[in-house]
Amino acid sequence: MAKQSVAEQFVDILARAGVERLYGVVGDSLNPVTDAVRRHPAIEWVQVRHEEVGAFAAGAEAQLTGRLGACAGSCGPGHLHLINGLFDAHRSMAPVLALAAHIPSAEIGTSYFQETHPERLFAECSHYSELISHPEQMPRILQTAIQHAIGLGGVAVVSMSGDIAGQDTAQPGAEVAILTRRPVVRPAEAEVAELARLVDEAERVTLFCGSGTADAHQEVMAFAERVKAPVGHALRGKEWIQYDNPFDVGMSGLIGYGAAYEAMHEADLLILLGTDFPYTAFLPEDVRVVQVDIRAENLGRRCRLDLAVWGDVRETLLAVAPQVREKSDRRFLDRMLQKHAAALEGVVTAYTRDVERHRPIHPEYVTSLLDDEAADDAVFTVDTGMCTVWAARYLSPNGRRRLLGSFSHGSMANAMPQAIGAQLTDRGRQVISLSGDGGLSMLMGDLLTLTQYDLPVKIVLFNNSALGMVDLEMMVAGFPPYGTTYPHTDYAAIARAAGIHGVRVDDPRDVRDALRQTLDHDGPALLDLVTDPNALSMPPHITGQQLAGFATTTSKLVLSGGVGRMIQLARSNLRNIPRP
Ligand SMILES: Cc1ncc(C[n+]2csc(CCOP(=O)(O)OP(=O)(O)O)c2C)c(N)n1
Repeated sequence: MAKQSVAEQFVDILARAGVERLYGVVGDSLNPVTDAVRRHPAIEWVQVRHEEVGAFAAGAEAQLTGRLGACAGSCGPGHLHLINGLFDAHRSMAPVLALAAHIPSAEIGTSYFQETHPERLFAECSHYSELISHPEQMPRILQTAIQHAIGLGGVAVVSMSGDIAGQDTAQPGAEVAILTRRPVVRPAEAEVAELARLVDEAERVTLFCGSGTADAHQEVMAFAERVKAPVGHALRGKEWIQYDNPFDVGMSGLIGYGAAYEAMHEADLLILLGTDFPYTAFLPEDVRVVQVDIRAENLGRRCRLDLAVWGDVRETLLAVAPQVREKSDRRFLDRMLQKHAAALEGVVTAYTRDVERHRPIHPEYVTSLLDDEAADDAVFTVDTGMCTVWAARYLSPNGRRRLLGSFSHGSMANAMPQAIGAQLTDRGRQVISLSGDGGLSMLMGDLLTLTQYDLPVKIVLFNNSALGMVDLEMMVAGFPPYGTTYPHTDYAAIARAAGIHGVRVDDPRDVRDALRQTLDHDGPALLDLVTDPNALSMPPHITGQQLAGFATTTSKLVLSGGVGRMIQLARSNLRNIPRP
C-alpha cells in the first residue's frame, strides 16, 4: 500500500468516524491537512469567514446528528478565534474534534511568530488536548481524541505542526476501530431500589427535566402517570418534554414561566432528570432530591442530594417504574396543573393587546407568528439575549422540531453560525435563525458563507437597535442603561449586498406575510424586523431587591411575557383532570 502522510491519515480517520465536513479558515500550518481534505472523496472543507463560526457550526451538526463534528484553525490567531465556539460545543456536550494547526515544530517554545500553546490554550474547553509532535503518535492520538469527544460528550483538540502533518505515517491507520456510539448506561440495582423506595415513601413527586431526557419522552410521561407527578423542565429540556405532556408545569429559571418553581418547592420528592440546571436559587432546600445523570461528576453539584443515580434517564426510568407502587392520589398533580394554567392565563394577553398595530413591532408577536408558520420539522437556532426568552415562550416543540442555542455557555452570536451547520447537515430542512441585531452583527462576515454555499437559512432578525437583554439586566439591577443602544441599521440592505434575499418590515400588519415569503424563499433570506426594545420579560421569581431596582429605574415599563401556544396545552391538561 502507498505511504500515507500524517495529514492524509488524519483526514481518513475523521471520515471514518463519520465526519462529513471540516469547518475552518486555511493557513500555512494547515496546508497539508486542507490539501488532504481536497483530495478526500467523503469529507468537505467548509470555508467560513471566522473560525468561531466554524466551531459553532460543527457543534450544531453534532447536536443534530449525534455524530462527531469537526473544525480547524491555523496557528495562533486561528486558535484564538476557535475558542468561544468550542466552549459552547463543549458545554453543550456536543462531540467536536478541533484541529489546532501549530507553528513549525522546531520553533515551539521560542515565542515564534503566531505562537500559542494550544494544548494549554484549549485545556479548559475540552476533555482532551494533546500535541502530535512525532508521526508515530498517529493514529493513536487522534483515536484517543475522538473517543474523548464521543465518549465523554464534548470537545477534543489535537494540535499538530504543518511539518509533522506533511511527513509519512509510521503506522497504517486503515484498520483502526473507532467508537461512534454511546453505550446504554443502566444504574446499579441498589440505586434503582433506593429510588423506588423514596418514590413509594413520597406523597408529592415532581420531575424536572433537562437535555438528558432526549429520547426519553415516552418513559418520562409513563413514569409521571404512574406516580402522578407534575413535569417541569429546564430550557435544554424544552424540546424533549414540552409537547404531548399531560403533566406540564412549565419551565424554571431566570426566563421561566408557569408553575415549575412551585411544583419543585411544594413536592416532597424532587427528581432531577438529566439536568445540570445551574440556578441553585431556584432549587428547593427542604425537599428530598434525587438526581439522575449520565455524568457522575455532575451529581450533587447544584444542590444537596438524598440519592445520586448514575445512569441514562431512559434506562433508569425503565428500571425503576416496575418497582414503584402506582399512586392513585392526583391531588398534588392537579393542584399544580391548575396553578400552571392560572399562571399562564395571567399573562396570556400580555402581547396580544393591540399588538397588530403596536409599533415598533412587538417581538413576542413575531415569535408567535413564526411558531405558526414554521415547518413541523424546522430547526430553530436562537441567539443569546431576548431571542432566547421569546423562543422559550413561543416556540412549540413537537418531537420533530429542534431548538439549538447557546443555552449552557450563553454566548452571543451563536444562532446564524449554528444555522450554517444545521443547514449543511440537511439542505432540504427548514433552518431558522432567530437573531438579535447585536448577535448578528458580531459575526456578520459569515452572512457571506450563506451566499457562498447557497445555504437556504432563514434569518429572522429582531432588530431593536439595542443589546436588549443587558438593557433589562441593568434596569433590574438598578443601573441606568448604558452602552446598550446601536444606531438604526438596515440589515436587509446589508443582506442584499451580501447576495441574500433581504426584506425590512416595520409595520406589524406586514409581519405574517413577510414571514411566509421569507420562509418560502428558495435560498438564503433575511427578514429584518424593526422591533420594540422595550418589550420586557421578567422571571416569575425575582427577588424583592431586583424588583426594587427595576422600579427605581423606570415606572413606565410593565411586566410582560406571554406564553404562546402552551396555554392550549395547559388548558387541555386541565380538561383531563377527573371531575368528582
Ligand atoms: C460574546 C458575548 N458578549 C456579551 C454577552 C452579554 N450579553 C448577553 S445578551 C446581550 C445582548 C444581546 O443583544 P442582541 O443580540 O441585540 O439581542 P437582544 O437581547 O437585544 O434581543 C449581551 C451583550 C454575551 N452573552 N456574549
